[in-house]
Amino acid sequence: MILLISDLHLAEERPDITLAFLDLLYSRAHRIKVLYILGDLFEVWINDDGMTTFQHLICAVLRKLSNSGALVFIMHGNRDFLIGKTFCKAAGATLLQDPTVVQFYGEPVLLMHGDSLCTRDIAYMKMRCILRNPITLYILRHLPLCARHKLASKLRNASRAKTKANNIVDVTPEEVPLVMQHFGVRTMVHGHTHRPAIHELQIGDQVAWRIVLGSWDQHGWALQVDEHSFTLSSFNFVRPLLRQTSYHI
Ligand code: LP5
Repeated sequence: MILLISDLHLAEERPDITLAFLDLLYSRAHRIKVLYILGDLFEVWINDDGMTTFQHLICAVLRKLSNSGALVFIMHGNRDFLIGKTFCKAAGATLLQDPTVVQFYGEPVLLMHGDSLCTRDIAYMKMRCILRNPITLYILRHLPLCARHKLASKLRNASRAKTKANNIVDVTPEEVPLVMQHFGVRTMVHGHTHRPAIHELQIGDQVAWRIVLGSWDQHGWALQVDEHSFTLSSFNFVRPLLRQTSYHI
């Protein structure tokens, strides 16, 4: 089974999401052949040398999956673009470039995080351009840990405080066919916009599909690919069983 997920935004403060993620992996572990994580696995990532105990735990979980024979691929998202080789090596995962074309049962499929398709979000695109510049990346990676924590939380707060129109924070419709034609695909999968759906498009004389993964906030989301279909499903979070008392009479 090929499984694709994105936008889990894993953080210690949301044990419900972590439990749902563990449940997804363990309940399907023996069937998962390839797992693609299309960005924002973590709420924030301030470089591999700043890993918390919680992030080490997630790393160990992925390592367990990859040790069992599954292939694990991770793509950067806008919150965890500082994930590097050290984390990937420890997790037994391969870092995927954004965008990447993969073959699913002979069908070329374009995988992206999705933020680069939101070209009407000018302020974000400018910030993205600054943050992903190799010189900025070098500087960010070499800042003291406390400065990185401060900067990351400033960026998160600034982002939370912004209210943007719906059409600005979604993909630019005209951008989608251009990118798909450029890569010669009729299927694209991405996350980021938090608008899970399977969109059927017409590109020239061809039918095409844009599959959007969901963000794990109220539900978990996963796309399962098999030989004949793409199935996007959502599932409830596992309720942590804090205490169970039984009375035997
Ligand atoms: O994440 P989400 O979905 O809520 O919103 C995104 C865009 N926001 C972001 C910021 C992230 O939420 C937080 C980033 C965490 C940082 C991780 C580590 C960074 C390094 C720290 C130190 C090592 O990506 C949001 C989009 C939205 O998606 C929809 O597409 O709109 O974009 C914004 O809100 C950005 C504002 O519009 C512009 C803010 C200007 C700030 C300028 C800062 C310049 C940075 C220079 C730093 C050297």
